[in-house]
Amino acid sequence: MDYTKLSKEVSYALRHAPWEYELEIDSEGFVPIEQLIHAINESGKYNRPITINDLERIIEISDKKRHEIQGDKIRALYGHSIPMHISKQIVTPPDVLYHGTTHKAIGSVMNEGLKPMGRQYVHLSVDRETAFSVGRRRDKNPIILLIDSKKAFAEGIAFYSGNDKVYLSDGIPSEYISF
Ligand code: HQG
Repeated sequence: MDYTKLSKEVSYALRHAPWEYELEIDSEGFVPIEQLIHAINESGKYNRPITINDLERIIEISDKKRHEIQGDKIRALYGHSIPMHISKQIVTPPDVLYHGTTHKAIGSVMNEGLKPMGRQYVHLSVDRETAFSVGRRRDKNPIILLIDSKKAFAEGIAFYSGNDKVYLSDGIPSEYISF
């Protein structure tokens, strides 16, 4: 079983295209595991039918906590781009958060702040290393931004939980960003 391929497909289905898999997604992003398994197995893309054990396995072996199973449902913890709003729990952020961005984007980010762009939320990292690896997807020498999340939160900017390394936000005005 190619778990990397399966993990990417699960992310695609849950974050970007639940309708392609005929999934009923709720306001927190959960879908019935049975529906997901059924849709993936219909495509016959893997060397055998996938089971719930395979979904548990991709969560267990992944370098990032991208998906979560609760009861008979599964969801992506972050990354959504679907039109339906996925609600996240508001949390108090750590005092400082980080975001890895590109040389190309930095001018616009410092002008207009961090925006969700193609996703529902801005994604922020708890440490520089994580921000670096996020930024490196788009720039081999990414710029690491510091977010004064303590001040932003105190002044009314909401933060939401993603996973242990990722916080989410609706947008970060440039006054809270430095690098
Ligand atoms: C940039 C992956 C211009 C922003 C990662 C980023 C993450 C702006 C890009 C998660 C901007 C959006 C999300 C502005 C932000 N003007 N550019 N005002 N504001 N940007 O992929 O944070 O492996 O949507 O800097 O690890 O890179 O898939 O967001 O470069 O956790 O699980 O616009 O996806 O996780 O890019 O990545 P993305 P991201 P997975």
